[in-house]
Amino acid sequence: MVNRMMLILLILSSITYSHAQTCQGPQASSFVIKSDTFLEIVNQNMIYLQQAVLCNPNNSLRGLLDSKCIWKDINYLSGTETVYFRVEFSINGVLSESTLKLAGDDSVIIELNGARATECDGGTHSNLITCNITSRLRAGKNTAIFTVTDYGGLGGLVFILTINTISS
Ligand SMILES: [Ca+2]
Repeated sequence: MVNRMMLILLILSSITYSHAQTCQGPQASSFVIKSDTFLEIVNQNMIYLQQAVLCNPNNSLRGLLDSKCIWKDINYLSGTETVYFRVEFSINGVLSESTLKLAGDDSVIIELNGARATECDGGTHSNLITCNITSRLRAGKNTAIFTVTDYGGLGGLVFILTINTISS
């Protein structure tokens, strides 16, 4: 009985080993950051305030992209309000291309590593923007700040950031 158990364990460990061997080192890889992953809300001085929450179910941004719309709360507000969303991520390997798709209710400005990415301006609740941000990113730590201004009614942000790398 003990011998049989050991044999099973031996087979299992050799399967795991060969699996690890075959999965090793693809030349190119890609990862995606969406608006509903790792997003935090900060104030104007970049001090952490709270985690983002999902948008009001009536927001027209919902369903615009294959990602979830986020905001600071799900309530309606009548006035103008600006919300700052921050996401930090690390790039390992050599960056080959990065694109950002975004839309905002009502307007979005994006800063990448402290510089305004004007090529990504113009995203609204009815206008989805796709921009190439390859030159604004770097190996190692990166920071993206989305400044979203809501001019009344619902507010929200939705985006998909795709980062392609090749192994160095
Ligand atoms: Ca609005």
